[in-house]
Amino acid sequence: MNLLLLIPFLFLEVTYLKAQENTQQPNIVIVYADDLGYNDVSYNGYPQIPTPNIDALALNGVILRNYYGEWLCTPSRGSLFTGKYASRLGLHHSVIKGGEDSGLPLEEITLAQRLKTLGYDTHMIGKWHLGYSTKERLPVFRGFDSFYGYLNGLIGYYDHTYYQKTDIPSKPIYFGKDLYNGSTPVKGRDGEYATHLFTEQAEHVILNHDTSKPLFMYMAQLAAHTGNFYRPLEAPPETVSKFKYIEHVNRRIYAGVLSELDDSVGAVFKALQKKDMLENTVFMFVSDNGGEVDPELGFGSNFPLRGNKMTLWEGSLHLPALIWSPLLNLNESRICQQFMHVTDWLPTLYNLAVTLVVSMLRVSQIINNCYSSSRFLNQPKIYNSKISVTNDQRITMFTEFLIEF
Ligand SMILES: [Ca+2]
Repeated sequence: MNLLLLIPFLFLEVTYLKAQENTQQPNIVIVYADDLGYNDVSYNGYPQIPTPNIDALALNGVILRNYYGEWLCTPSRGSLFTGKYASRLGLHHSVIKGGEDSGLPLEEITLAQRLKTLGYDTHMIGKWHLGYSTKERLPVFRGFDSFYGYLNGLIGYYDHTYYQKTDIPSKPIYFGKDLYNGSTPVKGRDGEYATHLFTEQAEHVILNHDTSKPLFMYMAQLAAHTGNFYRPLEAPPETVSKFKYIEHVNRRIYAGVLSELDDSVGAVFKALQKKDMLENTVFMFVSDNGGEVDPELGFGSNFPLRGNKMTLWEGSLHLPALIWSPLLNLNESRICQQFMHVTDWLPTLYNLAVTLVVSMLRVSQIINNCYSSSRFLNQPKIYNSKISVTNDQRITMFTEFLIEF
């Protein structure tokens, strides 16, 4: 069944929304899925792997139909946090490899830092992938009060390790645990499913939040990215067993990964509800780049869009994205057909946070306009790109953690 057939095909219109004052800054929650393809959410029409929690947010919120990200993880996250094209950050070439002495330029002020200055409590969970060669590059030095997650591009779903082949004869394999609380390695959680760990942490952040202050929570999930190459996708057997009707075993496991991701979204939503924070929350569910469609790796789907992640085709860049918020006061779901890019989040959310009297009209204007970065930021700098890795550039502090276990 194509869910879209059930939805009136309407543009978001400012005039639709009623003005209603809200004297508090809104809580901002971003769930950033990894390598989730356009067709990997069932609200986009393909029912093989149901994503009921994500669909419920989409069908009670605003579906950003023409949302575009970047082609890979690092550039997407750099753009998200700065509102700048990855080419302006020196992050457009590829992803940051293990131990690489590069990252988001420290001169950049991140979205978390900006929200922090506006009085937000800021928490990050999951994947960073914006550099960790010095402590100043870590999330807790880039605007986040807390960080619970991993620093490289992936970890094993159960063993939380990162594995990478290198071109260094003396150290051909870069391997170790990659799970941190702040800058401290997490120990004693081996064998626990990563999506469960991150969900537990999100619940902890929400349920312990001081509601006299607004919350910014950035939850960058491992799903539906692959883990290490020798065990690319993993999900709890009882979850995978729900998808016996899917013939190919790898696609069946992928369904389990997606199902766990969807359950996590539901759990985060429920925690916000339990804490009585929902009414003043703007909740976004967004992918960083398109799906990996190789059956031996990710087995995602970008249909009907062409191409895989790591390409410049639509399948790599045109992504699932939605906004849900009671502040929108929607009586019906809305599909926003306007072009929106990952660089638009920072100015959009900053404008939302800086407006002390938030109204429905204001929120709708923000979404309707999808504020352009160039209208908000100063003339962007151009950074020299440093993506080559040499022995000398192999770093120290966190590399040691990686090989310690
Ligand atoms: Ca990705």
